[in-house]
Amino acid sequence: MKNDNFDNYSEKFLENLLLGNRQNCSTIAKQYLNNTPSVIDLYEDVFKVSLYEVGRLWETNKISVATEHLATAITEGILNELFDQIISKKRYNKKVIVACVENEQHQVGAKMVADTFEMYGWESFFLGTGIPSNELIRYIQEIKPDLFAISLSIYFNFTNLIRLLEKLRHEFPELQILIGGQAFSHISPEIVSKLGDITHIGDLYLLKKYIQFLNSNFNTNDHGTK
Ligand code: B12
Repeated sequence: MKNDNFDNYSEKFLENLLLGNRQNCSTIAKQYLNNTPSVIDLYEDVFKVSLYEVGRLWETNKISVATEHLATAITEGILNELFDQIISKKRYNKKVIVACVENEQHQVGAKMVADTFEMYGWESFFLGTGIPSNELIRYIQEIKPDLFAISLSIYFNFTNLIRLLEKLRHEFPELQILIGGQAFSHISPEIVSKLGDITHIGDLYLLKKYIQFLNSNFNTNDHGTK
């Protein structure tokens, strides 16, 4: 890339996503990290910005469903490529399960959330989409996480979130629950505050602060678990 500013990276990334050129996308992501060694910036300023634009182009029929699917698949592939670089050596022996609400098919944001926990020393269990609530409950019983994070992208899945929260409160009254996802831009803060003792976080910068706050109360295991 000739020009090293953020817009240029996201423009180039988007351009190559739309061309379906995974190799270039991967190179752009790595070059970005060489210049700006912040995975959170890469996720927020390049990947998220590009996928939101993909959504806009798709909604306005400027690109096909196939192009949108490929763009998402390429981005998910690159998230997986970067995983080695993101896990922190400093571990806190804390576990988080990250999943999507039932019927939700959007999982990229949730994956970024899981990665952010890994960056700050937590062990994350990313379940993605398509897990029925009863299976989630069984998995929580098995893993016994310190925190459960759930993603909601589509507003029409909000009732599924409410049902899940009711079940979770019944089964695990002490479990710390975190919610996020772009559906909350259509849900008023008053309604969110009525969901009970849960924390809503909008993006990875705020999530980082939240995890750092939690970590400030824990002892680290500097030898690492991985
Ligand atoms: C890719 C995509 C899909 C893919 C998803 C594949 C996959 N593997 O994830 C598929 C094809 C399945 C899909 C389906 C649909 N989609 Co879609 N999709 C998208 C697209 C283009 C990108 C999504 C994405 O990855 N964004 C990037 C991520 C990083 O952003 P994010 O999810 O907001 O996550 C960030 C934050 O919200 C936050 N966050 C997210 N979760 C959590 C959780 C916690 C705990 C925390 C702390 C933070 C957090 O962290 C992330 C980083 O900041 C978006 C466009 C857009 N604006 O996002 C449309 C979009 C979300 N889809 C949309 C629609 C309408 C649909 C469908 C209803 C289409 C249809 N008619 O079938 C279906 C719904 C299916 C369902 N039941 O869920 C609309 C939603 C409109 C709305 N107002 O609700 C959008 C906005 C497109 C548009 N402009 O119209 N989609």
